[in-house]
Amino acid sequence: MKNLKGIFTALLTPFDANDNVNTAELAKLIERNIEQGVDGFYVAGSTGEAFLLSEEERRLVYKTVKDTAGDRVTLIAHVGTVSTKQAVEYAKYVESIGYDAVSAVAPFYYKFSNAQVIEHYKAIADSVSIPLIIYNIPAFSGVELTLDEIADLLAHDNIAGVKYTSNDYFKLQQIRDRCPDAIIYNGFDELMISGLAMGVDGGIGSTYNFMADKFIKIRKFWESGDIKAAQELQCQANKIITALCKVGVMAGEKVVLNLLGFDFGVCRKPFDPLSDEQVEYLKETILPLL
Ligand code: MN9
Repeated sequence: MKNLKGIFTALLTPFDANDNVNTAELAKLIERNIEQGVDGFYVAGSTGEAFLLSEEERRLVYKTVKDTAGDRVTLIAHVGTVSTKQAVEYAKYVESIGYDAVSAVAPFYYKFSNAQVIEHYKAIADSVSIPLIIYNIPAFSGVELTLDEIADLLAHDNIAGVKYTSNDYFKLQQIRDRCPDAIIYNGFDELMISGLAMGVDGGIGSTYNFMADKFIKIRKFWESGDIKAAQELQCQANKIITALCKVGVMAGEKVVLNLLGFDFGVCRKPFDPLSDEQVEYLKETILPLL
């Protein structure tokens, strides 16, 4: 099994002028991230606009990333959907094309019980032989599993870890303590060193699309005991993230990539494209910090 620890870019999905997935630009970004030294990619997650893609497009994204990255890095496919059946189909598909792991957000919208959410996760985990990473993001999914429920899921033979996107770092530390073998990923980039302090094994982040180098260094500084250097770099990254939060994170990230010479287009409706003033603001605030 490939190493699941480390720094994983939650890939954005580029769209061309006709609103189709731009596979050439996606391949270009993958190469840049591999050159920067990422350990892998998290494919078609929130950042990849998974819920705004058709089934065919999602499969195209999975395939493009695998065809481009090959075996050079570890690949985690986000297969989450509201339907267990559909999530299982995606999981089987990505396993068949050589992915190393799957991940899924909790089924949302219908306010399923936690017992139903747990059944959903176990069904995905049982359907494939590659490991499952739980995607814990209560603010977006509306699902808050308890510590006991998360620990119970992590005890499943084929559930390897959790992508932890929440501000509750006490709970993260409790998961770490209860499940020493689980792979835990930090989910909010702006809190990477908080996660490291509580024992994460790496991070999965959207801002890594254009600044993976900073997060690779933050982790290295932290692990080598240079806390001051890690804090300084986190502080610098957070100035960038503060600017992104002002305009909308994913739309802003696409603008930054476009300013760096990519052609990522804009986010899909109902997201709005940024105004000229917002683009100018990002250009002045972020580019000097990269
Ligand atoms: O993949 C991302 N989470 C979401 C993780 O988009 C919900 C993060 O990287 C955030 O975009 C980032 C900014 O808040 O931390």
